[in-house]
Amino acid sequence: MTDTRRTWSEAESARYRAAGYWEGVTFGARLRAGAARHGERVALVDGDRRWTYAQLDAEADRVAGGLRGLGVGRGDRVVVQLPNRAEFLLVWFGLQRLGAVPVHAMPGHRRREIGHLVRVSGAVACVVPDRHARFDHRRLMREVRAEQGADGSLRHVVVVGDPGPDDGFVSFEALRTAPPLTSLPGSDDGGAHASDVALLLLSGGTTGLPKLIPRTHDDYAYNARACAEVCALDAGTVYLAVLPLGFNFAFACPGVLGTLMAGGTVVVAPDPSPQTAFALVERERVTLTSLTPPLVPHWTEEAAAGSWDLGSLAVVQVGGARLPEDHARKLGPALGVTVQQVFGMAEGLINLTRLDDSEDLICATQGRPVSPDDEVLVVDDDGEPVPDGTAGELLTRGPYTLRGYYRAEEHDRTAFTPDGFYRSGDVVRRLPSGHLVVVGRIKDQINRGGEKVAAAEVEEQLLTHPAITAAALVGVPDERWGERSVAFVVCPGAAPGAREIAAHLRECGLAGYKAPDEVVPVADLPLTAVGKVDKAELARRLPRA
Ligand code: OOB
Repeated sequence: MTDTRRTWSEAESARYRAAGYWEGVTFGARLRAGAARHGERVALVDGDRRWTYAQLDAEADRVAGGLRGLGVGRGDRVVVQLPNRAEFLLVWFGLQRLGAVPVHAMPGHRRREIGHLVRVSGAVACVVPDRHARFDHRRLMREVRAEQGADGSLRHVVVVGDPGPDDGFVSFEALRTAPPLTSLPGSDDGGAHASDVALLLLSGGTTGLPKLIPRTHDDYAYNARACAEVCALDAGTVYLAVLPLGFNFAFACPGVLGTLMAGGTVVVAPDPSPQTAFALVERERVTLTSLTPPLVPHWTEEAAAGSWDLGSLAVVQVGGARLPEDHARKLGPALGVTVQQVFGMAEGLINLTRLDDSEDLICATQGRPVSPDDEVLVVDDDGEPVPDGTAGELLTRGPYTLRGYYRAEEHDRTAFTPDGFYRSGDVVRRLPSGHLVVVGRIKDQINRGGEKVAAAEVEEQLLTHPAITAAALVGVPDERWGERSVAFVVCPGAAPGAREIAAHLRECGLAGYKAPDEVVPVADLPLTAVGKVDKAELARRLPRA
């Protein structure tokens, strides 16, 4: 398969370079420069393990050497499915050193998602933990490898921890302790160009199979730097990564990359509980972290109940799904921090409330774009711009927003306007200040507290259950998750319950968080005038909880 990626025009690229957004530096080279500048400063903390910038740089060389020994090189895609441990970053920078391309998988992904990522990206390797959250990822990889077959691209499975007896899986430990390669070609980054794809992110998706989002060194570094500037990061910043590292929000908004580019310290939290996080805040003097909305009430409660010293914490970002205004109003005072709302997307555009915005803007809006060159249109059904204050679909284009998905030309025809605006599927209102309020969504996706579920992907699998002849997955308001998923199923015989359906979807190899929270048998699915399933009508039929 060739890469016919749609990208920015020459003229636009020249403009973004001239404006200083695209600096022409790869992530491999940035790490090298960071080591020269901040050598002895602490870059990364995981439990009692610490890496200075110089050590992280040396570690990237070692991991790169080991991966090179496996034949991984410039442009090769490698699926990274690792939990929040330092190894995620050691692998990530090791790949950057080779000019190879990490594909960000989520820890919860299973056979179907990982298999798809490997196939679409043409990945040559996967990096997984031995076990995580009571799940054996080696077993998953055996299944994925068997499914891909001998003609597939997948050649290696690297395991952090115990690789197991005899699957031919490679131990990460052995790989990073192999003799370091002294002469890598273009030794900072395998000879990669800043305009090359540096990583592939997973889209939240609206279709049957998730899409991959190509992010270049130039655009992704700008994403992180623009956010870092708004958040005023500097070498004194200590960022606590609570959300999965593979999630764009925690990785680059400004997150891990923004912090490292500023010379600060990244601390990884092994779980998102406030107890774990607050202990790390105290110990490491954390200044910044980011959360999804369902975590907010727990953090607020624990801050009030416990006797934690959160004095170092200055800013807490919340994003990924709509944050209820009253939760926003309580969070700041409870933790003694400035709250920042983050409305972002893996596809690009990031909106942040500003640290000096009024409390009303911070609590009741989802921020405004981080770049002066983010173009935002709010349009009606005919694609015509609506006045400020009126709800419409958000379209966007700019220096770090994709122009096309990875190997998805067909999908690109509808996902973008002819002049290159990405159709976000989000319904927003814009205030005269430029701040956006997210009021809804036209894409067929459920946002379960920040975890995105493409209705079509689940419906497709529901139909493989022998008892189900038609199915529709609908998001309904939920106290805890913001939104939960309800599967309406048509079954001529006895309808399976939620547990059986969850088990079936697990069998299909779907990530657990995609299983419907509720299953409602119906006689038939109502249709709209144009013959589509009327999901609004289905949601209305649901008895109010
Ligand atoms: C983030 O990225 P994705 O790609 O998982 O999801 C993007 C979608 C947006 O299109 C929107 O529908 C929803 O998630 N969303 C929000 C939101 N932030 C994201 N909806 C309401 N309020 C918000 N604050 O979710 C993401 C990426 C980078 C930074 C933060 C979040």
